[in-house]
Parts: sequence; structure tokens; C-alpha cells
Amino acid sequence: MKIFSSEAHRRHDPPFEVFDGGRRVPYLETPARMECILSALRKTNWADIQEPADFGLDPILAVHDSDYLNFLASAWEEWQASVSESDSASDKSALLPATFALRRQPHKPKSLLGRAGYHMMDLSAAIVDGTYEASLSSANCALSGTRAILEGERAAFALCRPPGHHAGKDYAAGYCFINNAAVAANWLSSKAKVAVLDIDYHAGNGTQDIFYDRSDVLTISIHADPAYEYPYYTGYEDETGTGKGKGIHHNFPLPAGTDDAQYLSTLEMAISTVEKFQPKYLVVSAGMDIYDGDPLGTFKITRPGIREIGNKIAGLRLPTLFVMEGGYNHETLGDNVCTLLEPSAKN
Ligand code: OKP
Ligand code: ZN
Repeated sequence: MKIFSSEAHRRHDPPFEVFDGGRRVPYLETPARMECILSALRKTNWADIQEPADFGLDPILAVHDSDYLNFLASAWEEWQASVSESDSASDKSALLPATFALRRQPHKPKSLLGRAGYHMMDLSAAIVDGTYEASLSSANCALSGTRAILEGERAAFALCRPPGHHAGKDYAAGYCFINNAAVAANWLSSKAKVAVLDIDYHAGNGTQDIFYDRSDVLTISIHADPAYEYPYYTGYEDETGTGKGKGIHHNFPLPAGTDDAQYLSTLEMAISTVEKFQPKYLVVSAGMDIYDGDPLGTFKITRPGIREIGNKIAGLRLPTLFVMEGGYNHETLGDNVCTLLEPSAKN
């Protein structure tokens, strides 16, 4: 299986994020996550790990607003250059605003902190030196995987970092800046119908937003019910798309503590939804934070559960691009990723 991974992800290494209640904690979405996954992949006999190619900005701008991408491109330097736009300017180790724009607020200000709060949804998407470059290389991993699929590979894996599924057209959120899976799915959609299946523990709100009014990209997300879990405001069952996209978007919210049996019966419904749509391509947002004991999750999915998820996905027999999303238990992350991919790698 072709796997695309770039060292450039290391340049994105924020010193902290802010948890609920205002607690500053070390950033959980670390470069070490990639080490874990790569070292597990290298122990298999099927992983063909390659550097991504550079696809430029066009395929990214097909999904994200240019104002937003310009913000990402210059935010760090502006942050360093800014002279005390606010009290927080004394600690410049990460750009993290403390005010956020609700979209019903009409103004998009020119000031850096004003734009930062406009283009961020929460306190888990800190911008540091190298965030933009790492995000571009992450998208290039997804695009390289897409090209492999278009050239006839049955499956490919984009080892993306930062992850992407919380990022919308014009905002960063939950460790995500560029929506890698959406960039890939959008390119594939220029050839034929595409389904995106998001199995990360958290609702794929960004992917949903990006395709919500489109009928050519089916989006399905299976996740912790936003009634109790991040991202709280979206990912509910009654969100099914709008306009031409009505009925093409599906959320499967699950209770805290969901086990293999519950998860797999929901996956069954998701898989038959994909089959009915009859896509030519599949993109899987592969978050492994569904695994039992993940520091950000509550589900109790076991290794055999992950294997069964991998079997069901491979059973669709669609050209499939796996895109890395979350997963924060360093001990188990690498083996879980290999277990998920293996049935598709040997297909
Ligand atoms: C990213 B991905 C903890 C707050 C954590 C951000 C979660 C982002 C998850 N109380 N907020 O979907 O794995
Ligand atoms: Zn997640």
C-alpha cells in the first residue's frame, strides 16, 4: 500500500492548548504521534512509505476560502510582529485568541486577533511557526494519495498531520487547519461520485460543512454524540444536508462508552448507506481515538473491533483513500492504524 508521509509535520509543534475550564495543557496532537504510526508501519511487509508531491494551492483553494488561507499563511509572522494588540501579546509562543466570532456577527476585522478569532472555533488549534507549512504538507499527503487512487491503486494511506476533519471552509478547529479528507474528496469528485466515511471519535463537522449543499459527495460520520462531546454544535442526526445536498449527509451519534457490538451495528448502517449511494471512490477519515482508553475518547473499541472495521471498509471493494485524523494513545496508535489498513492493503 502506498503511504504518504512528510517530515514537515514536525514544524507544527505548539507548546500548549487550553482545556475546558481554562487549564493550559501540553498540546496533545504531537509530532510523536507520527513516530508511533511510522514505526508500526515499517514493521509490516506491505507499507510502501513515500514523500508527498507538491500540488500547489489550487486544490486547497477549491475547498477553503482564500481569506482563510491567507490568514494561515501570515498569522505567525503577524503575531510575532504585533505590538501589544492585547494583554496576551506578552506571551507569543502560540497564536491563540481568546475571543471567537459567532458566524452571525457581521464584521470581519482587519486586526490579527480579530481575524484569529474569526478563523478559529476553539482553543485547540494553536498557530506556531511552521503551522502553515505543516498544514500544506499534510494536504499534499492527501493529494498524493488521491493521485495514487486515480492512477489505479486500490487503496492508499495519507499519513496526515495536522489532521483535518474539524476544519471548515474558513476556520480552524480541534487541531485541524486544512481539511485534508475534503481536499482529497473534492478532487476525486471532479471524476465521479465520492463517499467520505469519518470514523474518528469526534464528529467530522468541517467535512460536513464543506459538502453540506452538494449531492456529489456523500458524507457520513460516526462519532460521540455532540450532545455531550466536542464539537457540541454539529454532528446531530437531524443534520442531513441542504439544497441539492439534502439527504446526502449522515450523522451517527453514539453514547459514551460505546462498545464493539454497538459500534459495528452502526457501521453496518453506514456501510449500506455508502453502497446505496454507489460512489466510485471512498475516502476514510481514519481517527483511532475510538479505541478503548484514548485520552480524548470514551468508546471501548477493541483491537478485534478495529480489525472488523477494516474488514467492512475493505469489503466495499472501492478504491479507498485512508486519511489520518485523531488518536492520542501513543502505546496503541501505530498497531491500531496497521490493523485498520491491513485488510485493504492485502485486498
Ligand atoms: C480532534 B480530532 C478536551 C477538549 C479537546 C479538541 C478535540 C479535538 C479532537 N476537553 N478539544 O477529531 O481527534
Ligand atoms: Zn477525534
